[in-house]
Amino acid sequence: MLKAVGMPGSRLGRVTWMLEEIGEPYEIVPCKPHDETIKALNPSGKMPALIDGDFVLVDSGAIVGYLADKYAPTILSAPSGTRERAMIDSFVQFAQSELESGPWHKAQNRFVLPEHLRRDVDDLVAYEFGTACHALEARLGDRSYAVDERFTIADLMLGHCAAWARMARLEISSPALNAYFDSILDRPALARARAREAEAKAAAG
Ligand SMILES: N[C@@H](CCC(=O)N[C@@H](CS)C(=O)NCC(=O)O)C(=O)O
Repeated sequence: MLKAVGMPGSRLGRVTWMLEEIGEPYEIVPCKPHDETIKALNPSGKMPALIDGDFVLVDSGAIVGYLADKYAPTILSAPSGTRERAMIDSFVQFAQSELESGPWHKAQNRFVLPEHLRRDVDDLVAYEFGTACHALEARLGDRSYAVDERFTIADLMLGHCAAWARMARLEISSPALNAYFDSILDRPALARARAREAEAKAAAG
């Protein structure tokens, strides 16, 4: 059975959401960053990781892409070499290199980095996140989904960043962008993933 390793409420959510979208059975292995379980899978001690038999994959965007290619290539992604796939990859990379920068820098400076390295980055974070939202709004235009007028892993990755940003109380000022995120975050698969993570967290104590 597929295993999703990581701390509930983290980027693990991209993996559990994806697993719910594809409907494959899976188990959550809860662990904290840098503990022995995750260090055995990822030398950086960062999570999440996916275990698929004897195959271990780290980095949430790659995991989501792998699961799409393996279990739902034409539903949640598109064949490699097509323009649709290139656009999906572009949005997935945008999510990880631009949209998540704001919430990630905020988290790093609130509770991830060693205390002596933490700084007040609120202005930087607001600027980074605002700029990324502005760019995303322009890229989406009046479409309901990032690519192809259907839900793909591009929307999943963008939506996860938005949920994280909202939790971190970063402002999303555009009504159009908020409407896009609301519709993506309304996916039943996400609600199921959150329930599974809450169960796993409670069981781990
Ligand atoms: N590129 C990685 C980043 C993983 C990452 O930074 N995970 C965070 C939790 S969401 C973590 O383990 N942080 C611990 C640290 O940075 O020391 C991914 O997308 O999976």
